[in-house]
Amino acid sequence: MKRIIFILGLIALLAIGCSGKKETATPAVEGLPQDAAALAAERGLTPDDVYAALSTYMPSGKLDPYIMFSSGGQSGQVYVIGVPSMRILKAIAVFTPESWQGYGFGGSGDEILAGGNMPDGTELTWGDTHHPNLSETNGEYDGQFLFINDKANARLAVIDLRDFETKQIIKNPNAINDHGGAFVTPNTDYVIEGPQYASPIGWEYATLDEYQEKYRGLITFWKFDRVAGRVDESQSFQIELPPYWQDLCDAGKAVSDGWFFCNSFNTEMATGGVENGEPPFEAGTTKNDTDYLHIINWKKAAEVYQAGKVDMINGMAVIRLQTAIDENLLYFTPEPKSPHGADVTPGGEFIVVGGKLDPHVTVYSFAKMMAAIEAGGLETDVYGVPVIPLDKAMEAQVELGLGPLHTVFDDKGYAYTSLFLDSAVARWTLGGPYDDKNPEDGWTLVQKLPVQYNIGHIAAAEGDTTSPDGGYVVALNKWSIDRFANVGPLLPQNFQLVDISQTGDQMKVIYDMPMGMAEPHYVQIIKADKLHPFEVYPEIGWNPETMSVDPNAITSVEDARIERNGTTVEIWSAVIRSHYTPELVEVNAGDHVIWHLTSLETTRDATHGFALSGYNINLSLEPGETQTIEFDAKLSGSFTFYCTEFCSALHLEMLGYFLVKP
Ligand code: RUQ
Ligand code: CUA
Repeated sequence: MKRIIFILGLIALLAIGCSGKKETATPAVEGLPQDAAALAAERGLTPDDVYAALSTYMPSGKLDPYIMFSSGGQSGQVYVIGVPSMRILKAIAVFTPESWQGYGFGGSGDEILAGGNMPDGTELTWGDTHHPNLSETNGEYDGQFLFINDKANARLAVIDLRDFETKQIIKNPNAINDHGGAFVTPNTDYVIEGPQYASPIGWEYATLDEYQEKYRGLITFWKFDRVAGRVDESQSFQIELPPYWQDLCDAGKAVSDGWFFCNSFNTEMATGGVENGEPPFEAGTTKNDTDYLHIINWKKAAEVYQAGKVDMINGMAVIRLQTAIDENLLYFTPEPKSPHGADVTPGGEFIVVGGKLDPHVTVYSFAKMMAAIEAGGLETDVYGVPVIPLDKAMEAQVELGLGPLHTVFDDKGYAYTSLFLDSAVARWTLGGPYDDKNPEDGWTLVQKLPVQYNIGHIAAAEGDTTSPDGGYVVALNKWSIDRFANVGPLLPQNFQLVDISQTGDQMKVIYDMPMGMAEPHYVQIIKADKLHPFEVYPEIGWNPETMSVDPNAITSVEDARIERNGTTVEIWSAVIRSHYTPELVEVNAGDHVIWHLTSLETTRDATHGFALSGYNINLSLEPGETQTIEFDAKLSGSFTFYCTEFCSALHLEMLGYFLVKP
């Protein structure tokens, strides 16, 4: 009975919280049971606060309806977060070794990381992840794979969502940095890696005086093989672009399927050099009132690639700029002013571009652009690329405020744009086919919600699909300033969860989440029930790299053994609570050691570690997993190996000796 009264009280409070009538807070709080009301009063909570708390609180054992995949910025990783609780569920190791996952410390992660090495073998042990993209089927997230770029080194990673582990890293052979990646086409035929700062193809040396003729932009279409779960480099291609700085891209969908859109900046082709009396980069690259939205027919580009109209450069097929022009693959249209973002509406009819120095977003009509291309007679830019005049491509401009960057969509016909300089989320209505869904008229600003502070990206639940959901938007704020306890001069970012369930000007911030692990750029949010990860690996001896049973797996403790062949010692170890078999391993200094370890566990969450002191080796062996380490026993002495996961009451006793005889 007490419980029912409590719930009724909360419902009354919620109703008032929703209507935003704060002045009537007291009666609602009085409706709460004594202790809850007293707590709310003691903490000075408004009805909106209580509403926020109730809508984000996840009782123990209850699961979030959405899962958010966040880029990990300069950490090089990806973070997995529950929505709306904003609880961090996992860091996925991608470009940076992560010891708690045994990634980069002797196991198969080493090989995956090595896939991203520079061509001369130079190891890259960090990344700058920007845009996670979930695999799609018919324009909907399908929960199978996640892709993410490394801006710092122009690399792409593939994460398999069956075990939330990185499976592949590839170094772009012709680009040295990127930004506009990773973005998938609506059936994940291709994963697009857009460029950023131009350099000669293959980052060959050329002076900046040769910028206009030798430096180039380059967009890469990585062919994704869904069955293999890998990018097939041999079926991938690139398109050479003018040395404008292509920035953010998005794939057309539904009516615009087959096309790709990227904003750009620095069509001025500024090369800096304030030392030599030239304008500094930030002035040189913002001189023009407009840059170019790149409009790319990728389906046709794939045909041109199939027809072999390419040059092979560093093993990669490149469609030359002149070929792209001749084959009608590439068009431009002007975009004001210091443009940023290119976001395609759910039905594919419009492309929304922000302008860092323009208070408007510009909305382009795909149909108008196609009509202008059809009509022909277009002028060209200095490289000969046809340019559609702005008035022939534009549908609307919507004045939102200062510093519009990125736009996402919901199920009610609203768009949401991040306003960096205003520190706000702008909600506005889409005209055109969405008009009938909107209570308000098309192309109008409805609400500007202040956020704390300086929002970069914004993301909506299922937001980049052809059918976004309507409950939540996340504001990815670059600064947090005073929102959290002071942790010294390097502050966390602030993810703010925004409730967008009500129409009109009723958006609310309902959660502040510090992200104290580097600076995330973008996130995607998927319905949790679309994800079907393994609870334990499907069979004993599972190799997560090949996603099949490892030929060196063993299935019982009896099969554990040590074999010597000359100076090579090969070990097959069984790992199960709370024991390594064998637990004594003796070798001679200089021996080559090949050590296979199989977890015989089938119990959910029964993970063991394998840390070999002095040799920089650490594995995480999830139930059923097999890993192989290989090394030369260079250091002689008495070493231990032990379990790094508190797996049982006798976890501290789970160890062995590795004796290396001088
Ligand atoms: S963009 S700094 Cu995603 Cu707005 Cu990278
Ligand atoms: Cu196994 Cu601790």
